[in-house]
Amino acid sequence: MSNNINWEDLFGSDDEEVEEREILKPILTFDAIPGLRLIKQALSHEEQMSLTHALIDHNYFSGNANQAMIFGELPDFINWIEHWVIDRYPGLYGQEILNRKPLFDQAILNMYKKGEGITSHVDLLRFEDGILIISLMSSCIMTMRPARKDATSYHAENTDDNNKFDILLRPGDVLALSKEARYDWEHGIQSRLVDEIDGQQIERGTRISITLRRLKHGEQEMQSITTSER
Ligand SMILES: O=C(O)CCC(=O)C(=O)O
Repeated sequence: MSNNINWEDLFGSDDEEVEEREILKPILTFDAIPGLRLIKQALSHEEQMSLTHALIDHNYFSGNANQAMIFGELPDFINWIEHWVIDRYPGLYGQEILNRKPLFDQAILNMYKKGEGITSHVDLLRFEDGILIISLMSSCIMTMRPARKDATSYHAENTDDNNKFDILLRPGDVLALSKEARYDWEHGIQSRLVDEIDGQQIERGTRISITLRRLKHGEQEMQSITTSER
């Protein structure tokens, strides 16, 4: 029996992992939505796995909980992302956001079972400008729609399909929302089992996302960690 298995072809090599980390990916922008910046495959496989394992090890999604919020100093397994943004991808935000310390002091961890989504919304105004969304484990389409007047927080679904933009988020992608993209556009994920984009059908699986934000000065912090059903 031949023993010519090429393990590096199957699993990749350490060298590839180093290369993967060292190459900076381009920051994609969308003319129609100023402030929306997307880095495809921004996180290496190793980084995605270590985030996913840490979330599972911390039991954030135990019982029926599919959402957890962390306020204040973020745990180390998340905190490195702040330096990663500043050192590697400062182009994600304007200087006024990059200069603040800490960059983020609140995290929302969401777990979506296959086919689940999140209502179209604008993040609450008690959070500063400059949001970062990290996608893990599965793809989904995030739909951006012009904000309704009362769109802060989780209102009824926005079904206005005029002027909507679908953004494909794959595992390892990082999406930054600031300025118009943060205040004048809603973001949401429709519940469906299969997404379709550019003639391509992409089946959903279980997806985890990490959303990082900064609470406005003077806003009351909630308990340091809460878990709930979305
Ligand atoms: O899961 C995502 O990608 C987005 C999450 C989000 O918008 C939220 O939790 O407010």
